[in-house]
Amino acid sequence: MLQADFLSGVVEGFYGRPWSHSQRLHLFDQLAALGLNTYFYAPKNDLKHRAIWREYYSDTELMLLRELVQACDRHGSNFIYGLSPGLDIRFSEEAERNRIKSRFDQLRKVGVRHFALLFDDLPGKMSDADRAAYESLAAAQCDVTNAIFAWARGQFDGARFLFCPTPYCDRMDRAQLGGAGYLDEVGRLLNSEIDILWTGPEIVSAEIPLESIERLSRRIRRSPLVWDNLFANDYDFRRLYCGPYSGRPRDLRSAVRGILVNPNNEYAINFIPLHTLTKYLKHDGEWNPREAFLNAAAEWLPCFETVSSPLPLEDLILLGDCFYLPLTEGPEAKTLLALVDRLLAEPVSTWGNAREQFSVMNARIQGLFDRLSELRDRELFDAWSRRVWELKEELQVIDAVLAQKEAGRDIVEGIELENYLPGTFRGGILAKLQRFLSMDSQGKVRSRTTP
Ligand code: GDL
Repeated sequence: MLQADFLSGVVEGFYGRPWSHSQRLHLFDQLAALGLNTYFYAPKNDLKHRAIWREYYSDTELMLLRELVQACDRHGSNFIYGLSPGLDIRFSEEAERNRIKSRFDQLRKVGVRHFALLFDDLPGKMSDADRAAYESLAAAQCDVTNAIFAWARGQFDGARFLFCPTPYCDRMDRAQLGGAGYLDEVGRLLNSEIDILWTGPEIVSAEIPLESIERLSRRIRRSPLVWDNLFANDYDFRRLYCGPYSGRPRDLRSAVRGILVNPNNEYAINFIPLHTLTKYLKHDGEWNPREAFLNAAAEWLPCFETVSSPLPLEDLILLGDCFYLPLTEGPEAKTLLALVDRLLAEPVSTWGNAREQFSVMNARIQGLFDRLSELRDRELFDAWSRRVWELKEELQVIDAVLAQKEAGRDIVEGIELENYLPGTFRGGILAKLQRFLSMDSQGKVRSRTTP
């Protein structure tokens, strides 16, 4: 059983285009239907959330926010508003706190009761006046946050208040982001009722071991609230994640104050992430992410209604396997990669039925693209289209190369592809920049040209 005050749901905390009003309203219905209780508003590219945090919302913006808060209220869900003043706040000036309070007060008037201050992804520098006033960045942030927390509690007894530290994962802590001893100081100085957000060992943590959370909890003197970037794709727009919530032991649930996922920018892709998060949170007994993924894919299938032939469940699973999790593909995509690796590396005489297996999978993916183009839900198509387009194009290149190999041509010499005008496909500045350096599976970068 989760604690009654356990926060579960979504943080809209990514870079890039924020979700639309109607997507948010749709999300709130979904969260409520799944039994997830929280939406945390922190889109990096809402200018008034971060870049110009001192400015009030206009009447129109405020009206839309009111609608969002009311929708959450109707569902009995928490709406948390986050502000990220760290780019240029002058911590020691009273006027700056008053600005934060008046920004929050504007939102309080449209029904917001829970707030957050975020200090992630910042230069971490203080003004001369702040350096004279505070011994450290941690002390400055805690001082301001405690003051705003006191104000929020003065407005509403049950106000939940969240704080995102400057180092918000183990790697950043080891690099001493925010200064040596930052987290211990925050543990000491920050009011113990304030929730501290944490993304795990990494910004995008494939795994969050229980021990890492226990170690952190001792230092920050409370259990953290997980801001989970497992499904975030804002750092690489070629990717999408619709694998299962995984890499988190079941006991994590009782070691944290909540789990909020910061998922794909493409709103429509978050079905499996949210459904499997829900299963993880509610599950008793053995937790099997793959099984959860397969069940969620079957539940998602009706959203893939097309104007012609239906999308078979096996193909949706193949699609999900191709766009699975940050550090791993799903089983079918792994098979595809292994086949391509083998066919490109080995002589035609040893291929056996591998070529046939590849052709079957390739044909399924080419067909998948056609089915997706015919989706009735155009938002869902838009979310997939460029990624799956690129996937099918790359497979066509591989298929053409394999055909040349079969015709006895040596691919080491280089093969010209009839279908592509050189410099168009895989052209442009990004592809050109990428060609200067290669990167191996361990993330090591090398120059392609020998000195
Ligand atoms: C981050 C940012 C977040 C971004 C995510 C994934 C936090 C606390 N901050 O570091 O805005 O979406 O990485 O790129 O996670």
